[in-house]
Amino acid sequence: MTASPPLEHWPLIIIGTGFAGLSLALQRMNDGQEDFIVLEQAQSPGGTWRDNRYPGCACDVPSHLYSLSCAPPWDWQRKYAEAPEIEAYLAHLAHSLGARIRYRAQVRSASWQAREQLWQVELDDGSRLTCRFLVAGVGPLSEPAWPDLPGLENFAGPLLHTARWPRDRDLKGQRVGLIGTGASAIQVGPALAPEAAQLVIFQRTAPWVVARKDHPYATGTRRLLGKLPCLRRAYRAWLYLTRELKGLAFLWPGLMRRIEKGVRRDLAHQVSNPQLRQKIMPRTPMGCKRILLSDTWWSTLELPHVTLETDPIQHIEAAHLVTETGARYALDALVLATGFRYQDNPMARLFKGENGLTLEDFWKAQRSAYLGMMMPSFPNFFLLTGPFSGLGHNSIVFMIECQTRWIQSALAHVAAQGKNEFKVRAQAYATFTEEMNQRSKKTLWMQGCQSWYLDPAGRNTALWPGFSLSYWWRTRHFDAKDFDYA
Ligand code: N01
Repeated sequence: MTASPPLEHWPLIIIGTGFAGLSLALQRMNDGQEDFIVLEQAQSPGGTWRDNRYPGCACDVPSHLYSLSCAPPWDWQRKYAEAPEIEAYLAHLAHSLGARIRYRAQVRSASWQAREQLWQVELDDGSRLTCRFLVAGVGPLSEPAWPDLPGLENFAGPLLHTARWPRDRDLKGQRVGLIGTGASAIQVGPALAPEAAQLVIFQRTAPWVVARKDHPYATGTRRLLGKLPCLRRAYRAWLYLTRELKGLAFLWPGLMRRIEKGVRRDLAHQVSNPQLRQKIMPRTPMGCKRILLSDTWWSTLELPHVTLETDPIQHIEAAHLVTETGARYALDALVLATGFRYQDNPMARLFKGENGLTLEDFWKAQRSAYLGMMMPSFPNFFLLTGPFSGLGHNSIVFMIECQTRWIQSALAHVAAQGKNEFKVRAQAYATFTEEMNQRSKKTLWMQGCQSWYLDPAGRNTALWPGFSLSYWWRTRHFDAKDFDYA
């Protein structure tokens, strides 16, 4: 009889090479701890910035703020970086981790082994690894949401989801339909319009759009930012604080209403066609969904070969899209900018905590995580950018860095106690969830919009209901009394 090979064991396994996974890996390297491996399902790093490659894809947070403070500086080319530059930045960071990243290592399941006090991680190729601590940086917006539209499967032309755009797909000279008017749509629409023969945009809800004021950095500015770390830090702090101040409007609806008036005025000035103006004037309170940034959305909608259709879609045929009032649009290609499966992200099925309980089952009553990271029944397991740790008004990278620092102090505390296992107490988790629920009720996100922030019961489970600074304050220390140890 041949003995089965010993399982490969690591003190820490990190899953994912997006901003979250790389942030923790680099933070740990900087702290002189090289006891981990990073598993990446694809053959290159980058997470969402590798997968979202639709034309026009860019970041709506300024680059100098949308980068890791624990990593070497990057010579950003413009105020709002485009996706390829962000992907190159992440690839550069990943390169510095060398063989610590294992590519084409797709996690099939990860289950807690109570007796051994270990996580067992199984990969798609059948190999298995174990680790004491497991961190999932798998991204909350990773799984595309396909709309449930009658006949969608009958469409004969290319069906392209923004989150799974094929390389080098050219829609030149084609009649293109675009479903959705969210953050992805307002980027892909203006990028497709110049090359499409016709572009029909199907809008269900008119979004709030404000000017982005994007521009390339002058060579002199880049040189100065590269040479003067204090200037770079001051610039980053200024970008951070101006965004943080915008958070005031989310807490004081009176302030948001004043901003609303300004946007309505801009819209009336910039859009000359009164019928179009009527269609794009938002009817939901500003801020109850993500406020979108664009310098080109409204002007794209005014182009003669672009149509904004607001009639609901009735069904889709092989070469047509038909609306409820009977309008038939002949289309060669259909672009779905319909977002992500946040509330029912299938990744929750991968993780099995105590007694084989999956995260999906654990979240049946409500998606939540203590400080956006930990759940009872899931010892030694951390989620990055988990429930209640998203942001609507500032950089998610700031939240990620708060989380990675907190994880580092948690791991240091457990090691100092000489323990193998720790988990958040059910009471601490319940108190945190209740606090989030109460604070969310006062936010704009729960004032009548449908969005991926809300669960089927209409509760915010995605965003941190406060200033990001208050999240930093809460995560600056590890609160040992909220945990059980073994
Ligand atoms: O997705 P969304 P997204 N029939 O869910 C419409 C991040 N992000 O990919 O508004 C017709 O916001 C839907 O209509 P409605 C960012 O966090 C960041 O645009 O629900 N329409 C909506 O218009 C963002 O919040 C960047 O009525 C249907 C659209 O599709 C998140 O990703 C860039 C439909 C979906 O909008 C998601 O943004 C891009 C149907 N059946 C994205 N189903 C940055 O710059 C859906 N829609 C950092």
